[in-house]
Amino acid sequence: MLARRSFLKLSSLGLSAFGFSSFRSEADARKPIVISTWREGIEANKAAWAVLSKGGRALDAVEQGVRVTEASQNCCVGLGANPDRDGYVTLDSCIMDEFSNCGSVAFLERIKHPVSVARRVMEKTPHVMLVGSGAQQFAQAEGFPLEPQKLSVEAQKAYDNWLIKSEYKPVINIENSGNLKKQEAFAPHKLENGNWNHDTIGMVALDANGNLSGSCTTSGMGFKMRGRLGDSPIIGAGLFVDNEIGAATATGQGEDVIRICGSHLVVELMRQGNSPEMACKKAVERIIKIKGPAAKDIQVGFIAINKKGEYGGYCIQKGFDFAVCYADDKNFMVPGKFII
Ligand code: SD4
Repeated sequence: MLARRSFLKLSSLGLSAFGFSSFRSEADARKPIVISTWREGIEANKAAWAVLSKGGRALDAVEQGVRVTEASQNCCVGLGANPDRDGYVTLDSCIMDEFSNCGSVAFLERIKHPVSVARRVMEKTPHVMLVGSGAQQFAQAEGFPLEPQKLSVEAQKAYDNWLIKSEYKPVINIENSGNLKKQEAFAPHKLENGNWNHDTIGMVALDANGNLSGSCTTSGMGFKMRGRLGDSPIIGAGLFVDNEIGAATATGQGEDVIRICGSHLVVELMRQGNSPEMACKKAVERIIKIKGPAAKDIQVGFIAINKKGEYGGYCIQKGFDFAVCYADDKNFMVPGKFII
């Protein structure tokens, strides 16, 4: 039995008499923490970590984090990304905080930082979603400049390439087909033909105060039908946060994420006692059950964290990875486990 004097000594150090063999629990060791989809997540996590490591709010972290990806011309997210089939880049984004406040913009054109406009919708309007020209008008009224309507060099090339066949066959995110370029470490995913193969970053974070937030931002499926929206700007589909339980975000074929209210489902599965990884797996299994054999033609990946700072991810098929950061020197890729 622990002597009373030793117990008092441990207590005075703020340490539990029962936990003295490891002074910090695993869960504590992972708070704060930020995770985000795909290799672009590494750079995005750095910006988020700059906020979290100073004791900042998860909401600020997830906004600052994905802004890095939105601003990158060398990426598949933001104004540098692939256009719709009519040649226009249209952006979708949402954000959600620890109080279940949320904001979203969709079908937004010529604005560099949709996630920040989504945050303004959340904080400055009584609404959750603004779309199209109304969202753009609101953004301008809030001081966001209207950027030139011009495709990036990369996107123009990809669009010209697509126009040759103009085949409307929206398939995204399947990266195990062997046609992926040899990657430099943490370089964005690119196909041999130069096209981006995905177009989204989703990020969820737990801050030092134990509060959760998330963001998701995308140019959507490349060469999509004009006006098409995926899951990414839809609260409950592309992103969901419940500060009592956890947070989740999605990437991949948005239509199939929407069908199961994917991110909300992942959080509810965590509420039922599943780990983040198991919750993501069960959500993926539900999509596979609905799709049947056609599941092999699509990709969907979920990532999630819970209130303790445990994290996980799962996807339909090989090729999805996500970035995890919980210390200055701990920002690394985790391959998503897959089912097919
Ligand atoms: C969409 N979920 O628009 C997005 C696409 C995506 O990586 O995640 N691409 O359906």
